Amino acid sequence: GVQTRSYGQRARNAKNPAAKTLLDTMERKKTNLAVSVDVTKSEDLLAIIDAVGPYVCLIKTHIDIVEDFDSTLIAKLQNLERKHDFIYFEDRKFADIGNTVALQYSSGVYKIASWSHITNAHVVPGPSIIKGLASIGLPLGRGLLLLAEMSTAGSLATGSYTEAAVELARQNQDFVIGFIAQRRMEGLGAGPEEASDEDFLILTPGIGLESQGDSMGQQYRTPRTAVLESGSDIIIVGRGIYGSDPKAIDAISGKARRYMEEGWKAYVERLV
Ligand code: S5P
Repeated sequence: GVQTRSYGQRARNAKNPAAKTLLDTMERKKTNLAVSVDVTKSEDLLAIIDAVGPYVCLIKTHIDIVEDFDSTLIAKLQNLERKHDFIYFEDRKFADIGNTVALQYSSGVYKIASWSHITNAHVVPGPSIIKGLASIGLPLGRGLLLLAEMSTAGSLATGSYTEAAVELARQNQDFVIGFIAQRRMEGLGAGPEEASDEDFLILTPGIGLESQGDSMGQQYRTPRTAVLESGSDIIIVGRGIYGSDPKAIDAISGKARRYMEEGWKAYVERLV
């Protein structure tokens, strides 16, 4: 079940514009690293993104943890996107009825759909959550990831819940571009020998080279385990890169480069 087509080949077949841009960027920059920048000051957010920008295909944000947010921050984020050639994933984890998530996605202070190419949703509410988000995101060329599994100890997203997430994605392939999961789930089209048209991206958080986890249930695996053994397409790394000191910009660049190299090496090994 491990995906064996190249990111470039998959970009050519991608129909959703956000998925296509992401896969093209991965092939062009030779990186399957996404950095999750979970800091509370916009100054730190911008400095870290600037430092890791050369090494990533994707920057994952939690925009609602920024204490000094104002609308000028979005323009600054977009300047960094142009400077470094990556796209944004606001990790909003929507979980409400269709009408509410459409408002949360389009409106309020953050206007997520206006700047974030990708966002994600829990599937607890069923198909209506995808319908609600698609009403905003599809006309803008955005893409959605479904949370099929989680990295945390004792996660309830397993078994038939995970299978139901896959089924919902299959029914909405114009907008759902993939999953947050720990592995490429069984039966998802994986290689040239499988004549299936479908192609879902697997994005995997809970990645760390130095630590096994934190005190609040997070569990870490290595880039190699995720990409080579479990068929993940994109590794999501947060504190493994900026955790020891969010102000140590040189160290942060160095760590991002290291995770990029580990992730890419595992991908290249998977291709052959
Ligand atoms: O199952 C999940 C799903 C997500 S999106 N586990 C996760 O850890 N995440 C997110 O990935 C989480 O919200 C955080 O932003 C990031 C992991 O951060 P780290 O510092 O533990 O690498």
